[in-house]
Amino acid sequence: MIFSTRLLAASLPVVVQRAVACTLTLGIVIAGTSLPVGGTAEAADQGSPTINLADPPQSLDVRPMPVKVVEAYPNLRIARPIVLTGAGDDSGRLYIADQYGQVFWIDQDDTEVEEANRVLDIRDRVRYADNENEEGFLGLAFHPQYAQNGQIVVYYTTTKEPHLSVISRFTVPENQRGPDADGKIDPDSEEVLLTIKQPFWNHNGGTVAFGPDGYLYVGLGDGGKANDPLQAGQDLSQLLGSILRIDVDSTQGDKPYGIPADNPFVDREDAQGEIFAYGIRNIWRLAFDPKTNDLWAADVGQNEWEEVNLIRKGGNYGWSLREGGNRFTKNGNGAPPSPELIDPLVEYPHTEDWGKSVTGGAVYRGSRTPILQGMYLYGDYVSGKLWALAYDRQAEKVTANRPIAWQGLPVFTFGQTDDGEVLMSTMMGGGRIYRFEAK
Ligand SMILES: [Ca+2]
Ligand SMILES: [Ca+2]
Repeated sequence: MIFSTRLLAASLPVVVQRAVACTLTLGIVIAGTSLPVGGTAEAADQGSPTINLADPPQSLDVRPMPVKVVEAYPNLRIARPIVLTGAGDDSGRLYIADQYGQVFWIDQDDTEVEEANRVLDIRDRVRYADNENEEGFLGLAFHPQYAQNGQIVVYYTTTKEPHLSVISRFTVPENQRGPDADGKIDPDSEEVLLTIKQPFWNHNGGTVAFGPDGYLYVGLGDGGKANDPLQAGQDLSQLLGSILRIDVDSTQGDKPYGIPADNPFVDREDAQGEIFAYGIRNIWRLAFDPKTNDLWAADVGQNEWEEVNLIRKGGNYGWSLREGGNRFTKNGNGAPPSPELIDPLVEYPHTEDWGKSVTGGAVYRGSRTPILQGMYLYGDYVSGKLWALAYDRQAEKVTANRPIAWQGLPVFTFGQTDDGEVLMSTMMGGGRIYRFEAK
């Protein structure tokens, strides 16, 4: 996520000259000629399986999606609505967290709602600043047994010391649980599970999500700045640059959590056992497909490419040897494609037609809009573009990446209700939440 106006300003002078949609015009294919951004962005390296969406194969369905984006709660405004999630408790509540440190819920079906129920306010513990806006309250996840144990996990930047990420558990007291109770989260119940020193204010990742295995997954970034200065991406001795997987239901030694015995690097002396996958630059939103359990993650690129990945246990996602399906050479020679470095399913270039900071979404499993069934919805924070991606799991192939037209506001985050509807938010216009509907 490029929330930084500084970074944006740095990118603005680049004039994008992308004149021809590569595969459509009278059989004229102008591949790789159109991307003079930041040097030599060319199609994915030969041998890379990654689809460059700006130069797609003929077989890829890129027709606009007959879907519109509508405000889900037109009377509701929540400033910087950064997490949208159900609680997995059949309550029909949609929880919304803001980046300042508040958590609210609404009845997901109450489209007329004007005011949300605030159930947690830890703004005094959360550091957020507009000029360092990749910090703040970034993640919220409900324990799989939330209905029984009242536990939630949050990810935020603390006020206690500079650039320190905190992953904590909070608990809803027993008398606040259940469909008729207010669901207040006890602010004094905080148990810090993990802190992560962040050298810089950006690239904090920030998604927390419980997997189908009951473990907590944490999407991190490489620490920040540019060119992976700590070389965190390929260094298994650092937590940064990884997706973590921990067990919040047990403890281990002096850790207030356990490390699952089947984590991929538990037996390596030089590795942190929490790491589930690595080679990550800055995951801005990962999500499990509630039906297939696939783990989808969008990794924000640096100079040229944004990418969408399917995450596998122990996988190395390339950063900072690779950016998208390409060699990354800003701090060395990078690396060619190889079986050891998992290139993304798709990549798109830093052009006006595409965007500059991917916002990962979720796989649609709702009932309101059948045409979206099974598609991964995602977008771009800078360009405001939205897409619906189809993936054939048998063939292990992306078969469609279809644009969804809308007004193009910054795509801040995605979320999902317990019945599988996908929501999306922008921090513009006071903070608004959208859903998807067939045209
Ligand atoms: Ca950071
Ligand atoms: Ca990658």
